[in-house]
Amino acid sequence: MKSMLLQLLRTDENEFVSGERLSEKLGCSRTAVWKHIDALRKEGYEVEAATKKGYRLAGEPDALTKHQLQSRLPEQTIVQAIHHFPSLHSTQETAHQLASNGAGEGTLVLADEQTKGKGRLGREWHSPPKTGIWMSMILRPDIEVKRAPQLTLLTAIAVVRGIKKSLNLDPEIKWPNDILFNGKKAAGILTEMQAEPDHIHAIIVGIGLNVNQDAFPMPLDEIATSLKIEKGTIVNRADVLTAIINEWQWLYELFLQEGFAVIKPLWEAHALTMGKRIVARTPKETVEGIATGIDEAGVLLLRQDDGTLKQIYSADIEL
Ligand code: BT5
Repeated sequence: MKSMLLQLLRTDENEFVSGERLSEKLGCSRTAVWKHIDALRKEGYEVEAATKKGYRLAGEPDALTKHQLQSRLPEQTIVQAIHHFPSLHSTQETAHQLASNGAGEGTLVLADEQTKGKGRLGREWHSPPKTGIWMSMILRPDIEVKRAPQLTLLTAIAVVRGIKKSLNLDPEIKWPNDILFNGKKAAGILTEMQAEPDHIHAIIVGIGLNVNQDAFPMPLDEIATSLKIEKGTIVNRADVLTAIINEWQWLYELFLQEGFAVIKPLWEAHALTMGKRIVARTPKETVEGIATGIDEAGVLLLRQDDGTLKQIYSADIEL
């Protein structure tokens, strides 16, 4: 109901919408409309009311609530269910629990704050309250287990393109899971699986995107940035997230229909690492060479100094 009300108020360039129209469209009494408006105001929406004119949406809070998102997403969307929490240990953890309990593809978990946000290999992900997009999406693609890492690359494209569309900023992708502005990290992606050796039950794709931070605690201050720092203005999280999800949707559909080969050039268009000399650290070894590209599977190809081509499946990359 709140989501529909927001959609109606946003139409016509946020002009006044009569109480009568709202009650007709929502199928409820004008008193009920007033109550819903009042509830929105309590959440921080600025709704002006004028006799004979009706209601006008004059301002919206920076919130990632269910109705804030639902009211922005198109009718046909990959998002089938939204779970929003003020605070969680980790959206990944909650999404894993939901997936184990049967939550379907397109289940989105969001938190305003994470107290145990995680990166790869048990690292921490700094997730302070209401400044970022901390989210996990449950996917259930019918693909081979070994193709799961391709979803990290696909998600990176969606994040970069969503940022470009909503803010006209141009971040770059550092293989495999970092989104950077001038070498500083604005977002990281974490792809985890619930699978048997030959069958994927669920893939949980986590995105941590710094949005409105002005600064970062040490030692992140040297390596992290936010959209606000890059853009120079406060950024509406719901706008950015909607843009990312819309990009994700068509990329994911294309991926399921055509495979990774059609996604690869889109990834390459935003990739920072290609053609550069890099150091790749894996838990087992450190290798150095020129990153020549990714193969059809999304694996990074590294030309070592002795001319041999090395395949890197997962690593930390230093430029
Ligand atoms: C990642 O790991 O970059 C994946 C991060 C995924 C976080 C999301 S938030 C929603 C979902 N729920 C979770 O619990 N996690 C996911 P990795 O490549 O391992 O990078 C981790 C490293 O990035 C840390 O060791 C820090 O150096 C750095 N880092 C931590 N917090 C950061 C932040 N907010 N911004 C930039 N860098 C950060």
